[in-house]
Amino acid sequence: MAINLQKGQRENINAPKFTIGLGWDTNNTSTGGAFDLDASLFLLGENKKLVSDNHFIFYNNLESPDKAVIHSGDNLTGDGDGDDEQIKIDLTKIDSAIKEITVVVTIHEAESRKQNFGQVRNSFIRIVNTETNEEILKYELDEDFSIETAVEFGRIYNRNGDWKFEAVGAGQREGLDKFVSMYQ
Ligand SMILES: [Ca+2]
Ligand SMILES: [Ca+2]
Repeated sequence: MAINLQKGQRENINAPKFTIGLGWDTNNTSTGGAFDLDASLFLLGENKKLVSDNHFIFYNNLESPDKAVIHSGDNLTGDGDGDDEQIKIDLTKIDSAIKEITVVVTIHEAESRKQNFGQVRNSFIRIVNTETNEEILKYELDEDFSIETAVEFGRIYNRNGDWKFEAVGAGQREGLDKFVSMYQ
């Protein structure tokens, strides 16, 4: 059974291989453009900054240098069931310089398209055990972040060799560039 985390709650990630899944429905209204949600990861070192520019995993950089993180690619509309974008993480392969992984969801061109999560039906982000397909936790974005255009979903961090997940759930009316400037 999936756990719906409260903000700030911490969970152990007992699965070394897990998948971040982002899903949403297509825009069926006659107004406005397509909904293009983006899942991105920032792989951070001890100093809470990107280990390098190649450690920002997003639609234009789909693999980390150590191949521990692989993004399925950019979905522009949300067409189809289940996860529309996935990022697979294998903690057994991850570079030891990486101490923290921040997971962010943004709406592409939200400002010019006048969009927010409240308009995007059935939008969610979740963590699934890659090997068993068991859902570890999930956020419903359209209910929890109706007026926002960006959500810091959570951070996966290494504490004394164990990987833990902290649900951050911080919504912002910002774009992806804001996070890039924060972590670069
Ligand atoms: Ca996308
Ligand atoms: Ca979909």
